[in-house]
Formats: sequence, structure tokens, C-alpha cells
Amino acid sequence: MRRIWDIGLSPSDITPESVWRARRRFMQGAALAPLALGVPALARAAADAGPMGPLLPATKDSRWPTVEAVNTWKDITTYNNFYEFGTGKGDPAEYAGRMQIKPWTVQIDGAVRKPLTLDIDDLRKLAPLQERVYRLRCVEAWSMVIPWTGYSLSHLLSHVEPTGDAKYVVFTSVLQPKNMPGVSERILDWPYTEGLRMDEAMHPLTLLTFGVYGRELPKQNGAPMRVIIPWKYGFKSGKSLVRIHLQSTPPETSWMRAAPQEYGFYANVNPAVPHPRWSQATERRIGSGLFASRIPTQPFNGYAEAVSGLYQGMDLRRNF
Ligand SMILES: Nc1nc2c(c(=O)[nH]1)N[C@H]1C(S)=C(S)[C@@H](COP(=O)(O)O)O[C@H]1N2
Ligand SMILES: [Mo]
Repeated sequence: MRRIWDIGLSPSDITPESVWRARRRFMQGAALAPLALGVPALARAAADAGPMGPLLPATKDSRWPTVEAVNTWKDITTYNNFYEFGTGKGDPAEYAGRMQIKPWTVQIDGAVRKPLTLDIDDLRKLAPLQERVYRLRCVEAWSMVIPWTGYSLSHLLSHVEPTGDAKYVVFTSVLQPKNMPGVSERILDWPYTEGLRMDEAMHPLTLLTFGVYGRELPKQNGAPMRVIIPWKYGFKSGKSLVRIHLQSTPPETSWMRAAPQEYGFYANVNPAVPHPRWSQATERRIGSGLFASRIPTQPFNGYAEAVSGLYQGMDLRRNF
């Protein structure tokens, strides 16, 4: 089903905030219809309260533009994967409020000349913040279009001066068992650990992310800092990071440890290589309506031109 706000609005030339405002104006205009059906107008307004939380100013970076409509604040902040808070899509929005994010320091260490432990406020200021609209593709074959705020991880990595031994980067998420109802279930080996090859981590698309929709990241999306690697399945993009470690050997990630035949280290979005439980050929765009048709998945999630060179000569079926 195409909705009125999907028509004529191009996220590449208007800010996400104005997209949301346009949507809300439409919702208010449509308030009469639910009233006629006996649904209180207030419930309609609560359907999408719009962006919330502290503003995070940034300049737009349109180097990788998308013409697709961005998802609503509500979609982005209530349909999440953050297994530390449970496996239900609504669990992170319901329980992540318990996570303590003040104070927050991040350790950047390993094969570097200048290891650092930085407070989140200093880390946020290390490079100019940019807003980038990226597609996010989950291995469960759903996707969203999300306006993230951050800067290329390469800025931070260059800052700590990697040594010749720095071949891989390991990202560790915070572990707060008392505040995280999901970690008592041993679905994964906590803390959540992910990794990238050094050249992937240094690619300008790889975003150290502090915000979404022009606001600081909500806890369910990985406050106060996460990474976003838009050409890989979402599980590579670890949330609420406390450590970034550089090393010479490939790390064993949480998902590889749990199910190595299902989750490879590379996890580049690839419509030609099915996951044992989900075909990767097509995807369901969250928020597009129950009757919307599935859309074809693009190699590298549509970022092939930018990143396929990183995998020249590699068998991407074996290295899934
Ligand atoms: N620490 C941590 N990071 C995580 C996850 C998780 O369970 N724990 N889930 C991943 C998965 S599977 C996806 S699809 C994305 C979802 O990000 P979003 O909820 O902000 O859309 O986060 C990834 N990062
Ligand atoms: Mo995912």
C-alpha cells in the first residue's frame, strides 16, 4: 500500500525532521477518519510522537544518497534487535531504559601507538558530525531507511595511530546483566562482540554513530555510541560500544560462536547467498504496509559501487 507521504517527498532534498513534520501534518489532517471509526484522536497522535531526546546538530553528507523515503521515528525506535533486552522486536523499546549510559567511557586499544580511554562527550567531538541516510538490512530479511548522525570511524582509528599489526577491529558492546533482562538467556555469548577487517573499518561508509533523526541515539538503538556498516547485515553493527580493539587475528564474533554455519564473519548483504532460515533475495521494508510487495535485495545493500573493491578476488559464497 502506498501512503500519501511516500509520494513526492524525496529524502535526498529535505531533512528527515521535515519529512516527519510533513507526515504528522498529514496524520492531523486525517484525524477525522479515525474519529468516525471511534478511535480517539489522541491515540492517533501517540502513534508517532516524532523525534525525541537531545538535539544533535550535524551537516548533511549526501555522498551516498538514497531516493527512498526514510522510515518514521516510531518504526526506527520501536522495531529493534538488541538481544541483551530480549528477542522480541518491542523488547528493546520496553526495557532498554534500564541501561545506564552516564558516565560512559570507551576504550580504544590494542595494536595502536596511542591507546585512548575517552569520555563519550569528548569522543563525540573528535570529528565533525554528519547526517547520512543509510539503508539498514537485517538478515531476517526486513529493512529500513535510517538517517544516522556520526562521523567515519576512520577519523577515530587514524587518531590512535594503528600499527602494522592492526589487521582487524573488534567491537564490544556494554554488558550490564542487572539492567539487561535478555542476557540471562544464553542465546549469545555476552558481551555482544563483532568485528571488521581493518580496510572495512577504515572505509568512509563505516559510521561511528551517535544519533538518529537529528537526536542523540535512543537507548534501544544503541546509545550512546554504536557502529553502522550499511553494506553488511545489521548484526555486524554493534550497539552501545565500550571497547574498540585492534588486533592481528580475526576475532570470533558472538554470532559466529553461536551458529558458525549461519553467520559468517563478512556478512555482506548478498541476495545470491541464502541464510538457512531466510532467503536473502528480497526484503520487507518496515512501515510500507501489510500489502506492500517485497523489494529485491541489492548486492552489498546497494553500496556495491563503493565497497565491492574491498573483496576483489574473494569467493563471496565461501566468505559469507
Ligand atoms: N549489542 C547488540 N548490538 C546489536 C544487536 C544486538 O542484539 N546487540 N542486534 C543487531 C542486529 S541483528 C540488527 S538488525 C541491528 C538493529 O539495529 P536497530 O535496532 O537500531 O535498527 O543492531 C545490531 N546490533
Ligand atoms: Mo539483524
